[in-house]
Amino acid sequence: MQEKKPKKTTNEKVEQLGQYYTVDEGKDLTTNQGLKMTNDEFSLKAGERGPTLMEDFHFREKMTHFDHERIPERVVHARGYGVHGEFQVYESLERYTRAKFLTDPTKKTPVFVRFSTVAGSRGSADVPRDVRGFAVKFYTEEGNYDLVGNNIPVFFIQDAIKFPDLVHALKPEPHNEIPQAATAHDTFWDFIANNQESAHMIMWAMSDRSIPRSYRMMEGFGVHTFRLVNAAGEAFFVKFHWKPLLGVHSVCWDEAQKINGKDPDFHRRDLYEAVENGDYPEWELGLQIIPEADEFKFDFDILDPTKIWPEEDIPVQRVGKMTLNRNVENVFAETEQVAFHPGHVVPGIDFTNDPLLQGRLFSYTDTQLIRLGGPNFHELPINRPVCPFHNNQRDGYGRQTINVGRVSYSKNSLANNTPRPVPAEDGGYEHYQEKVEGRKVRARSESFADHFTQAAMFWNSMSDVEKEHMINAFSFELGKCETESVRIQVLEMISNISHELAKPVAENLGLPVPSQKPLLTDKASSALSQMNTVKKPDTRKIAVLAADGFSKELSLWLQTLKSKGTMPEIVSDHHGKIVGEDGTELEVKHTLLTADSVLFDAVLIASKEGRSVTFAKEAPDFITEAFLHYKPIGALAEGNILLESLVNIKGAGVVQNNIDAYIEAVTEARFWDRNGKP
Ligand code: HDD
Repeated sequence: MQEKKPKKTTNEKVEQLGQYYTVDEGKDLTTNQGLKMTNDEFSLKAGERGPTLMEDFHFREKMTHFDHERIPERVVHARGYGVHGEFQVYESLERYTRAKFLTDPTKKTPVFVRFSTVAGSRGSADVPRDVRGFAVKFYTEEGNYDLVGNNIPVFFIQDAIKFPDLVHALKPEPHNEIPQAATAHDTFWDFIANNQESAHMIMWAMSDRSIPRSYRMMEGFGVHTFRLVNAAGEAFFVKFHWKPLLGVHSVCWDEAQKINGKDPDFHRRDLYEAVENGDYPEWELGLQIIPEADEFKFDFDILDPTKIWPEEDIPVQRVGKMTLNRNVENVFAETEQVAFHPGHVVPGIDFTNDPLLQGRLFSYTDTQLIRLGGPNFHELPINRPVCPFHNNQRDGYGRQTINVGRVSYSKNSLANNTPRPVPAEDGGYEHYQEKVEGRKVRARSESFADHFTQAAMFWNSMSDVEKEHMINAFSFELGKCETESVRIQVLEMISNISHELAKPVAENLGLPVPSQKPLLTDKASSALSQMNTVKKPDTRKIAVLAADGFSKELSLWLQTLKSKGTMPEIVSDHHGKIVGEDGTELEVKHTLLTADSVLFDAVLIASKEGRSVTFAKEAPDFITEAFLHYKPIGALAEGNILLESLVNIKGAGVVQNNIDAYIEAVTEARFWDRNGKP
């Protein structure tokens, strides 16, 4: 179990933000000009029942500000949630890079991380089937470095010029703006079938990776191949990974759909509460490194963003740890106004010619100009570097800095030609001098042409349960498409990946099974299956179904469950307190009306009936649904009577009167082989 940490952890960036905090509580009410106002409830009128007067500057100011309160949401990744934290490297990586935050193991670098869904609008739900954004801003002493990644290591397309097409296809359809936050519709699948480079990505997207249990339980990936450059100027190809210490876990699809109704804020609430409780989420930074000399040694092009570097071939070295330890003070000021950009780099980190990355290097600044309203978004508190910044850029909407002096050009003599350029040996950024030659062509390299082998490797790497989930996901999504030709084209496409996948999906859709194609590879990578992930009881949420008169054993169970890091919460038939047989009182967190089994990882039944009929009426459904979602069910004392009355709730993960076995079951989290439905 993690040691609980104090709230409100601070760091260099948080201290900088502190200068901008404003506490309004206990203060006099004024206009924005500082004028104290006698009244904030009534507009100025000509007579008590008369019209409002133009002269009412207070009304006009308040209303105008309100009318302009919203900014455009992000064109993708609109719904997100941000948290502060820190990153520390374990040992100097000077062999590979001269980036200071990666070479000084004593340095804690402040970070701000924003997790997001991609397709949904800002008000959409947290658990659609979707890719999750995983964007990290490191506030380093050499400037901001942004690692703007996803929870899936590959991407849909190979060239950034296709990004607007991809996004048009996946967003709600333009003629009726349906469906919200979902890829289960014709235009998306039409895009997939007609842009077959998406084959590998779509396998990930139809796997359990796209319905995470928690942001805290997802891997992160920089996706592209980047370059690390050391002080001697030697370069290495690198892929970045974030490995969650809690492991990689998902919910099941039926659950995801229900969560979106029961608690659309499921993931943000989970993250916010974990950080408030001191259960700080942690990830290790992983690097896969390929020396320059080995660039062409693989059976895929290492610049192709639809390819992974199998971990068995190129191991992931864990080089440092990121801890998220402080919630924001204000979601708009921090999470909404943060501006990420893959082009924000520091000396020692450089780009490659991945054509998707190259296009991203244009798009991100461009989008902030419209979203944040002008070229000074770097001055917003959340975006400011923690190191000084000086140049001859001036003016623009909302400029905060008051640049003193007459000189705003280079070269100059009036300010001794300052701000002065900094040589590389003194910390100036120098682009890696990669040799480039070629004709100007609109083309894709032949080395990017194999779209299916790694998609097949992904399929081969899945366990039977994961394969079943994927078959169901394809069948669901294609089943929501209205146009038969789209379904048929996708079936044809996935038949290149695996007949074992295409056949049952075709059967579920009532369509002809595509002919069997030759197997592309029998290679598998165990790192791809979530079945091989870390399992811990920490922060697993347990619904404890208990009512007045509960047995004294329950207090002991609760103590042990908490000491193992789980989060037991009492669910009963009334709010307030429940009183046990020995007079012990327990605070009720939810009732059977406000809670639902899909919001918990496990159920513990401690009573058989409550004060009202609600308990006996609602508890069986609660337990049965958790069982159907493969979750652990435990019972103690009278809870056994209720459990035994549900005759089909038995088998793996159903534990009576044994706390150790129950904690093991909670750690296991899901009993997927429990396929015989009650
Ligand atoms: Fe992107 C946002 C991740 C390809 C253009 N992207 C955005 C965010 C993440 C990613 C996590 C949200 C950042 C935040 O929380 O504010 N994007 C990726 C990854 C990609 C990728 C991992 C492929 C490897 N993106 C990509 C391409 C383009 C864009 C090819 C365009 C050429 N992405 C954008 C954007 C966004 C954005 C339009 C919308 C809001 C923003 O930038 O700040 O510029």
